[in-house]
Amino acid sequence: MALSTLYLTVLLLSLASRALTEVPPSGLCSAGVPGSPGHNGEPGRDGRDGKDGRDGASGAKGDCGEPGKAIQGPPGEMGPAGSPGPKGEKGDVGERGTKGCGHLHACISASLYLVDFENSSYAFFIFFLFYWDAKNNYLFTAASFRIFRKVGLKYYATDGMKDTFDAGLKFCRDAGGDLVLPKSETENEVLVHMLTSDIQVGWIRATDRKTEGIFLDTDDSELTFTKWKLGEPNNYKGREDCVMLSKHSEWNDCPCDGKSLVVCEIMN
Ligand SMILES: [Ca+2]
Ligand SMILES: [Ca+2]
Repeated sequence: MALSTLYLTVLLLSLASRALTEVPPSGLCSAGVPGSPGHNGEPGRDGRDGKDGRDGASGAKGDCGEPGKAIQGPPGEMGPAGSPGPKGEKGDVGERGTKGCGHLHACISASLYLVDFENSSYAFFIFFLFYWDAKNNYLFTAASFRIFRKVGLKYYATDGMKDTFDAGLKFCRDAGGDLVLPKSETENEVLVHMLTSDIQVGWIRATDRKTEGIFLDTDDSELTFTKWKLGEPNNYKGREDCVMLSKHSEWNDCPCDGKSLVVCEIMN
């Protein structure tokens, strides 16, 4: 056993010695002492661009901004005209105007009065006073009619015209007065005496056009005096809304489109 072990030890030592003394193959150098480090080379070329990055996550919602200031823009162009609106209600009757120098003979009378004046400018001034007086003096107005009668503080006046109720109303108002309306027995009798054999009925300023059977003045005021004929007013055939005075001093409701004497009352 000792021999075997010894033999094996010798063998191993022999192999180890051989390995350490074995010559490298031809062409190969044995490792020398390391040299000093070389110099740095030139920088290399830029590398390729990287891939686009992915979109980032949404940021937090910002605070509300300051309220904006309104600035009025320039006016727009005018639009097309609209369609006409509905017709309005009829307006109230206006104030009655003062009478002008419409009746010729009133103005002519004033002119003749001035013929003898030598100073024309003075005459013109006087004429102006006459004209102004004619517009404001009810006597002058009454005197411009062919027939006029004084009744208390007013005049009843007529040119003998025969016409409808509405035409008579307009005529008297245009002349500066109104259609006559007796307010006493005396006034009623004066009016009767202005009727003639040719025209035996005359209009009275009263009508029931607004409420059948209720006769009122044309300004809707109540009548303070009436003198109805027995059985009148009867609204005969349903078409009698205006009042006439007959030669017998009595009143009767009659159709407004009939024709009667137009007598005006002129008040101061
Ligand atoms: Ca009637
Ligand atoms: Ca009648």
